[in-house]
Amino acid sequence: MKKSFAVMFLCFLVAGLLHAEVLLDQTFDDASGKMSPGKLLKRVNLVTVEPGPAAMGGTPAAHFLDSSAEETGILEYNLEKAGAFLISFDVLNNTPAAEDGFRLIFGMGKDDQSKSVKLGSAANRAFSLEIDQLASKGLSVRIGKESAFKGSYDGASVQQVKIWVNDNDTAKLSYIRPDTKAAAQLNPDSVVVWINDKLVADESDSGVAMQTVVSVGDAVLARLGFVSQSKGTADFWIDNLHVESVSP
Ligand SMILES: [Ca+2]
Ligand SMILES: [Ca+2]
Ligand SMILES: [Ca+2]
Repeated sequence: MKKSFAVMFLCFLVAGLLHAEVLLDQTFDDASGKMSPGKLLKRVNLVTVEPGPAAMGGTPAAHFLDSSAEETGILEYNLEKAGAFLISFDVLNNTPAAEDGFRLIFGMGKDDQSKSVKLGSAANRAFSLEIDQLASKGLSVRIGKESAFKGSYDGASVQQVKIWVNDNDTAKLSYIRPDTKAAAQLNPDSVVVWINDKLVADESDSGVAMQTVVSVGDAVLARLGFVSQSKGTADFWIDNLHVESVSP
């Protein structure tokens, strides 16, 4: 009797350890209009919640609309430090043929509770996924200012992004490839980006090393979100931003 209780307790403990904890689940469905900073949302500018386009399912979504040559669009959260994360979101280019736009940048940086913009500078980003407004220019993953790899995307359809981040500097992170369901291993202090369940061109399933000056330490990253450029413009829809902690 005692033994079975011990086994049950152990199973419970292991399940608890392996269980992913949801750190952010933002569907934008219970909001409308201007967004306000709160416990997790640290800084927001030029982003409003509106009925989303039909291509995205039509539920409320975040309209990231930076049409200013001076201001920067910002949607920055600070979550718990977790050591390893699975981040997912849907993104749709609202003006894929616009030649004068800049791009939407998703980035992650060090834990930082401040209410000022942090991810607007490449120096503060462990990595970034940068989606050009002119869809034919494609997208790229950058480490600091350096392009790690580039890919193309369909500007007319929703891009479903999944990013695994391994902030641990020595241990690999096991994950399941979204395409083949085979086991894969993300290198220490590295990031891997999947879009529509495919790797971005020229990318390995073991990921690319993050910018060390930002990511050094086993659990230092917690800030994440979207930014644009002060001079440049950007017009995108974002929905279903979901972040969970994952265990190696
Ligand atoms: Ca929604
Ligand atoms: Ca790290
Ligand atoms: Ca701007």
